[in-house]
Amino acid sequence: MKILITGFTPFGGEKINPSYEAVKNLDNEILGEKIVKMEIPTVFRQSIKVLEKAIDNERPDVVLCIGQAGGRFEIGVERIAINLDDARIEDNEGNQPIDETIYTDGENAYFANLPIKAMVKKMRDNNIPASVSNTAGTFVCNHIMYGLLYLIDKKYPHIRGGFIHVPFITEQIMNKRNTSSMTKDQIIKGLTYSIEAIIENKLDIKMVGGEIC
Ligand code: PCA
Repeated sequence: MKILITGFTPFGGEKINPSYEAVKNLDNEILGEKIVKMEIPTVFRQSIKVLEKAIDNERPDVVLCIGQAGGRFEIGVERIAINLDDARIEDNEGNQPIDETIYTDGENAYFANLPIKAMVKKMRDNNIPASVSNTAGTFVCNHIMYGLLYLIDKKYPHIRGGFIHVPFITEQIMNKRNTSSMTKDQIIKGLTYSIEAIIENKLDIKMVGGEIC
């Protein structure tokens, strides 16, 4: 099995992006399966193009995209991506789409087709704070997750794919009061456990993991 795992370039004034900091330090093999790592630009449209090209070149069985969710205190395995860009800030090339449809011929939303509860359980069982997240926002992370699941729906039906949001790495919060973070090592461990759960579970497990608003 080949697993393509992506992280984003830094954005919003940050010097690093914890997603790629962790991704580039993952082992090249997990449970005997090959791990291919890449960095994706935090840019609307371009990010999906780069990902599609990588999928065509690498022909992975699983695609897992990772992004920064600054301020979150735990690792969030995203359940759903919506067909909408609504950017609060500009991306790294100055684009700021407001309430724009990503693909006019796409569904309103797509669910991740990964064992999201099993991924959360494996992280929590190993003392990494994690939960299912029911929104990936409306910026480039939702955009890439939607783009990935759209491509799976239209072009690569055999691929399993999804998205994980990770908190700031501790060095990013030195001047941010009362802001949560994790060490790089914890994030690397969390991603490794998630990948193990993907390899171990073709189908998801049934486990409490919903939200009450
Ligand atoms: N996080 C942003 C985009 C890139 C990233 O790492 C987001 O959550 O949309």
